[in-house]
Amino acid sequence: MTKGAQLCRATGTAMAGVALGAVLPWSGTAHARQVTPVSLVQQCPRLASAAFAPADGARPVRILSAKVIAASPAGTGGAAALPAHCQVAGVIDPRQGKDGRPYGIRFEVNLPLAWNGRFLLQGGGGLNGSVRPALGDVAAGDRPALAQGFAVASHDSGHQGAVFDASFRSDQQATLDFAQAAVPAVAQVGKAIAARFYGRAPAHSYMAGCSTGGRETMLAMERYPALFDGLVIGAPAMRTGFSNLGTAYAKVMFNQAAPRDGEGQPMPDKAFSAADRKTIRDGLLAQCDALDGLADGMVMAVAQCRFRPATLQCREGQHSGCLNAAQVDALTRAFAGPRDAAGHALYAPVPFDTGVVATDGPISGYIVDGRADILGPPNRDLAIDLDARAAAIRADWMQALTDTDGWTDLGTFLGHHGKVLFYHGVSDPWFSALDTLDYWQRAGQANGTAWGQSSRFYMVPGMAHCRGGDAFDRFDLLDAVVAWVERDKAPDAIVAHRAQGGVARPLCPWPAYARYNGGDPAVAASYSCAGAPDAGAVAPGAGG
Ligand SMILES: [Ca+2]
Repeated sequence: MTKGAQLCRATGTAMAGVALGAVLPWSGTAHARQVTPVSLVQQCPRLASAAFAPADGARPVRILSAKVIAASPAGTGGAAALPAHCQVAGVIDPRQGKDGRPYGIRFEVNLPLAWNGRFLLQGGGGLNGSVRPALGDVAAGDRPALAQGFAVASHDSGHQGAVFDASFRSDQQATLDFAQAAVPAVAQVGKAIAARFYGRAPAHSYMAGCSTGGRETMLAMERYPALFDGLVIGAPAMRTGFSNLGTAYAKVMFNQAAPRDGEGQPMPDKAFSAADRKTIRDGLLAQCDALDGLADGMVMAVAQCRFRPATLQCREGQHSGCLNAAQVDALTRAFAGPRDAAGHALYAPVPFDTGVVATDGPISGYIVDGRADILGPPNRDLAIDLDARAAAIRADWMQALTDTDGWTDLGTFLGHHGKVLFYHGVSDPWFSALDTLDYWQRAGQANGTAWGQSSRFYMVPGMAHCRGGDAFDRFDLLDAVVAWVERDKAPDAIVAHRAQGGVARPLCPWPAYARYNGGDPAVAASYSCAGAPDAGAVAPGAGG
């Protein structure tokens, strides 16, 4: 990526490191290879005054700015090196909302001068509300998509506000934009801007996101199946009503087992002491750690781990290194998930994993530590009316339109050879990896063999929500889906690293897991994917 020294002289701008060699797949001459990037630099500011006439029924687009951003070296704090690119900012359908506030879908499109011919839409997070830098860094390994040569778009999904500010729901169009409409709008505008800038349409289009971004990527697959060729879906916020019900239920179970204060109220921070958490982790590891061939504190054999809290209950006369009956009951119920009065599951079970006892992340593991966090003060409820809560969720049509857990007919997406990779941290304290797996399995039942030829699911042991935790949480699924789409290379093991670098291990497509074969445990080659698909592979049960 260092062939562009002449560009610096040609433009007078500081663009060391611009790659020219791969920029012009549509040009047939060496001459064009040398002059066209300069014209891209000149073309960039012209986009600011370009008109993107909406198609019939489409919403108007206003370009706010278009400017060349010089290449930047890798920075402190893990910021990746970025290539010179044209950065376009704009807004789709700017308007005043019913509440008097300005609305519209604000977006950013970064167009590298050395383009690889691909377009990527970056998913958002939380309730969105801001335009995050369009880098394409979700599941893209050590180099964000922009650094790999993708044109990348991001957006605020139609409103401005803090990440969990839901006040935009007072505005109908903003609510529709968050629920679904922003995704196709930004995808189409982003592709059009790329086509205008480069002089040809993207050869392939991708989308990748985690959490709310994972949900947005799911809805692209389900509702706009022609928009993208390849998708990467991480820990999707695919039914937040019921996942929030699941976490609320778990907190009530833990509160029931917690000591009470002088007023009879539960003390959530004392439900499980540090010693209790160690007992749970040690017990889990005793039962499941070595199933993958290596007792290293990582449970890779997720499907084979059938941890039962009851095995940790104190025997008569035992007072340490064990749990009391109320704690065991709370764990068993909480991890099995809530059920309605008729016995139907309202949310998936939650897998036991090393991170469920974590207290060092931005939010605690699934076994809450009772502190206030981004979701608010600790829950002190001792009861929960599951049937009433479930009925309220089902009656919320805004929620229904936003949710992506239901639709499984993917015939059009699969029919144009679309490919999709899922991943989910096994220690995710917000959304159960088993709930996402359940969708993936239902989609398999609905779509038959085409699903197996077009999708993979990767469990990430130890990983919290989207990243973090004691985990190999750095991996490049974007590269894997590109190889599948463009070279028909089906993904298998994906080498993952720890955030600190160095140590590596494969992630294996479900239901396979990384089994240790011998040799240096820090090297991915010491493992192979075992437990390949067979009729006996089932989702792991949680609790007793
Ligand atoms: Ca292990």
